[in-house]
Amino acid sequence: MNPVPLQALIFDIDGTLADTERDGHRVAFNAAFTAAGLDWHWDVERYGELLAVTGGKERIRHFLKQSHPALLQDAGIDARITALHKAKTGFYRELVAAGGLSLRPGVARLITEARAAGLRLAIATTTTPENVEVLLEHSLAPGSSAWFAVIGAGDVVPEKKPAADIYHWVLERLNLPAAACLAFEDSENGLRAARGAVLPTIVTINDYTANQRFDEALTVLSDLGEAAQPFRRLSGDPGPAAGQIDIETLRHWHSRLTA
Ligand code: XBP
Ligand code: MG
Repeated sequence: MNPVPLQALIFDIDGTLADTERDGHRVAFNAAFTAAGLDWHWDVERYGELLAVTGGKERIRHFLKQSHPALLQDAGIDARITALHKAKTGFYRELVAAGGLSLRPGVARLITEARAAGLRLAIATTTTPENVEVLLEHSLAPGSSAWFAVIGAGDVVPEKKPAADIYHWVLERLNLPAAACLAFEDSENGLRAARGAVLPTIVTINDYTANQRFDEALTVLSDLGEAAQPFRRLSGDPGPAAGQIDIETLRHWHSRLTA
């Protein structure tokens, strides 16, 4: 049994709070390429392959290595990647601010329940901080960024996921041990990062991550579920028979963990 009570929930953003990748980040990358006069285009399938590398700037560099390696020799390539990525962030923010992305099933409900239950909330993501803020403000609730005690995002740590750096960074600022928290992730890279910080982790899959390996997850679910739209359990610790993940379920799972 876990001697430490559950005190905080730590959420990934991309793919976990919302399906941001295919219809958000991908579209914004392509818009930035077009605006820069480039004929690069990442279709849905190619983007799925490129997701192996987390972080937008790192993803552009990875793409160049594969498709335009000579460009990586240019003296100004770092500045060019930075400028492209800045433009991409602008397009992404516009898309999200226009209401282009909704939260996944159960996310707003669980966050609201967690606040009511006195649990602390945090974010651990590789995406750029401005992207976190715009998604929370427009897809969760105005002012909801302030609900999160710690927001760890982007370049605040040297190594992005699957490195555990961002989770260590968040735990340090929460001033909590991993055993007092639960993490929520959608991808193998994200799960590796959370487990690297010894966080018990619930995985909710999406189209891009459904076939990845989640052996170290506490449980793997289709989503967090709503009463009218129950989740499916794919593997791991059995939760409620049907319906939705709630705080009682989380406390139950958490209490059974060995520290
Ligand atoms: C998300 C990412 C992000 C986004 C793009 O990974 O890899 O890089 O695709 O964001 P995770 P930026 O959900 O594991 O945190 O372009 O702002 O870097
Ligand atoms: Mg993710």
